[in-house]
Amino acid sequence: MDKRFESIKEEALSKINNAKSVKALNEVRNEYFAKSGLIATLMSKIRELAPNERKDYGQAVNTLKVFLEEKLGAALREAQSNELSEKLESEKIDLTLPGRNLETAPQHPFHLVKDEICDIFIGMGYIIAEGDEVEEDLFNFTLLNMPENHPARDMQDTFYINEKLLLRTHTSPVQARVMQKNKNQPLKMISPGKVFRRDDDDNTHSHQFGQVEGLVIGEGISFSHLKATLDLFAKKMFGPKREIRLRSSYFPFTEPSVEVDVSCHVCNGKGCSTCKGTGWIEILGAGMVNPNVLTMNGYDTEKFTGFAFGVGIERVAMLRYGIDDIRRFYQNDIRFLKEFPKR
Ligand code: FA5
Repeated sequence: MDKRFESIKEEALSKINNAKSVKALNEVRNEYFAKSGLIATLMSKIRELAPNERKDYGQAVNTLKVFLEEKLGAALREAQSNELSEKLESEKIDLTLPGRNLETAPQHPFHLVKDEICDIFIGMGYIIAEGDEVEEDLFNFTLLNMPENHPARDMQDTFYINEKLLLRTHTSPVQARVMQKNKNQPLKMISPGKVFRRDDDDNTHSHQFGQVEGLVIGEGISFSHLKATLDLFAKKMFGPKREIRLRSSYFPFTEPSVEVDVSCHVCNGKGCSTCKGTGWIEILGAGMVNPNVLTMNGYDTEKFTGFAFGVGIERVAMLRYGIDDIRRFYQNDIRFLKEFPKR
């Protein structure tokens, strides 16, 4: 290296060695290699020299330039690699750490009991049919022997969408739909789902609740089949100790009709606010399918008879789990919901 630049070189090397970061090295590079940096200044001095000195001077500046570029480049590469290693080290993830547990929600008692009711009937050979929550007036009422202006429609006064469509008031329209699809074929089906009524909410009544509809049609089906089925269902659901009673009732789509009550779980039949002093809680309506309904929906009444039932899901869940108020099903109180088993 030309002696003229020895001190510049020494000073530059010491600056490079002392600069420990990429940022500090870039500052050194600017000092020497920027447009108005030291190397450019040395180069510009060439004009002031005599022509015969220029070549030698130019080569010397160039040698200094190449030397410093190499030193700076190497120092920068090393500093970049060190900084990257430090960053990776500080952001290191331990893949062997155990994960955080996600809390799973308990099952809602409505679904627990709906599934349990379905399982009992599936075990007896029933198939599941689906129905829509928005239903035609024709299927909800007319084809179930409740023509327009029939007084029984008032008992289920409900939410209409227009003159022909409504939120179904019970799961019974699925009976008519399934019969129409299977005309004159034996049937054994259940259909769970939500229903809606303009009922005033109290301990045992809600404006929206669940039902499981059941329908059996075949040759020689009698009331004793219905009674035995309901008896078996109640025993499987509530155990042999809880008392059951059949009460004669009226539904336009069944004849004869019954309602089934289970002894109140809160007062054990003595009478309390949950059972409104009667000692009993009604869980389902049932009966032999009215021949008019069979005929309207494509069945030969000379050959076929049938029975049907509609179970209230929340009422069964209340008895099953000792729930005193149906409103708990939709109030979303986490303390209540946590009482039930997880999936
Ligand atoms: C019916 O809905 C008939 N479709 C049942 C039926 C089906 C009868 C097939 C014959 C043949 P009912 O309105 O009684 O019937 O209701 C049936 C069950 O739903 C009741 O026993 C009760 O468990 C439940 N339920 C009725 N109204 C309410 C209400 N507002 N809130 C909660 N549960 C109710």
